[in-house]
Amino acid sequence: MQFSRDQFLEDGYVILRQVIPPSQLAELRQAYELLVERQKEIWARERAPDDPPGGVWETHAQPRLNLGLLASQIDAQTIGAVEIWLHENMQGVSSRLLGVEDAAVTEMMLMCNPVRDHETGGHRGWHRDFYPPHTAPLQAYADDILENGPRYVQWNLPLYDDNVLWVVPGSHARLNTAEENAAMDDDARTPLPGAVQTHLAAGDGVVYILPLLHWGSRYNARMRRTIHGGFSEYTTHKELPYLERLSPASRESFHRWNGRSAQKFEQIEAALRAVVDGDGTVYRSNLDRLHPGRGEKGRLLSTIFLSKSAKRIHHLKSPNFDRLPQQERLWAESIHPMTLQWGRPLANRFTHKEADTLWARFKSVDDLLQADEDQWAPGFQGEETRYYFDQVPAELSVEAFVATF
Ligand SMILES: O=C(O)CCC(=O)C(=O)O
Ligand SMILES: [Fe+2]
Repeated sequence: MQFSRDQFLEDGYVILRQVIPPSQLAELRQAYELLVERQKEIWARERAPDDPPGGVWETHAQPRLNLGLLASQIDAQTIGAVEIWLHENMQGVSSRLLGVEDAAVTEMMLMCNPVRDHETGGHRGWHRDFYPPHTAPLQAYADDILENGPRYVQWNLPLYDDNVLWVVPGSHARLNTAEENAAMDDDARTPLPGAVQTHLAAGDGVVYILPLLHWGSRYNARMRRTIHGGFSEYTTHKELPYLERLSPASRESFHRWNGRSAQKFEQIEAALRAVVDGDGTVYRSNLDRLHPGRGEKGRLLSTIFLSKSAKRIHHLKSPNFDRLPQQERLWAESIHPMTLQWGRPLANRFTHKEADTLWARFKSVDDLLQADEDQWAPGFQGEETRYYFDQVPAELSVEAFVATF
């Protein structure tokens, strides 16, 4: 695969031709179609009382398979659906784009067309795949990407010709422009200024850096089977009942990634423990072990992520947990390694007293991330809150944080 990593870092996306070797396309379509059939049976069985007979398959604008949830359906006939993720053109290319030795698969999915046209022009308008109050302000992501490159890359790899996805080149590393905000406020379901439609033939791929501004422009009944998911150094342990069906090299990769997942978990705990202990030097060196080679902007983004961890650990330890808003409870429980969130397994590593100290220390970071008034910006996945969507306050730095210990 030929591409320029520099161009990818500048544009925030790259289009690659014939990622799926043409000789393998027919077989891969068959493997995924079998999984679609099996998923359709599950959706029909699990439909809600008011749903049509097919359940999600008939109601959803973008019915989506998740191979993690379908692991028990992966057999000799469908193992190819997993193997493609390990192909040099996908896994090897992802490692090169990330600038790491061995990128791991995060989630393996398939996006399908709806059974009938969704005339709204896509179930959602232009967006960036995250919500700053849940993770970090956009500027913190952009700064880290510009300084160190992306932590995660996402793929669309269509099995049939697909021109649904639009992107705004360069938007992964900057805030929305005033023009973009006005356009999204006006109608988030029309092309933004400077936007580019991707034109992918079956087997071509597009790889993009979140938080790129993007748009699934139309969800209509035209055949769509597009492999979707990503790669990162940060991933969860995967249960792989189909392990012995994989090629030895692929099996080895999943073993390695599961091992690394456990290691990252330990490193996150160690970073948080250094904060409990009030040791800024150990905190910094633990961050460096967590993401070797990343600079000060990287350490700051991780510190923001860890402030969310600290808050959620504090929540999970609270006797009033059940009375917290549902959103807070869901966030506290959820596991999202890319933003250093490990839910209950991580909270269980700390005593109540340690969790209190941890949150007391990180609260200064959390306070700085909030304004006196509600904040909001178009293109994100959620409501307004006090947390900044865009800016990182100038007073917030790793140095200032460790100085409060
Ligand atoms: O349909 C697509 O290609 C984009 C989907 C998307 O952006 C999303 O589901 O978040
Ligand atoms: Fe998206």
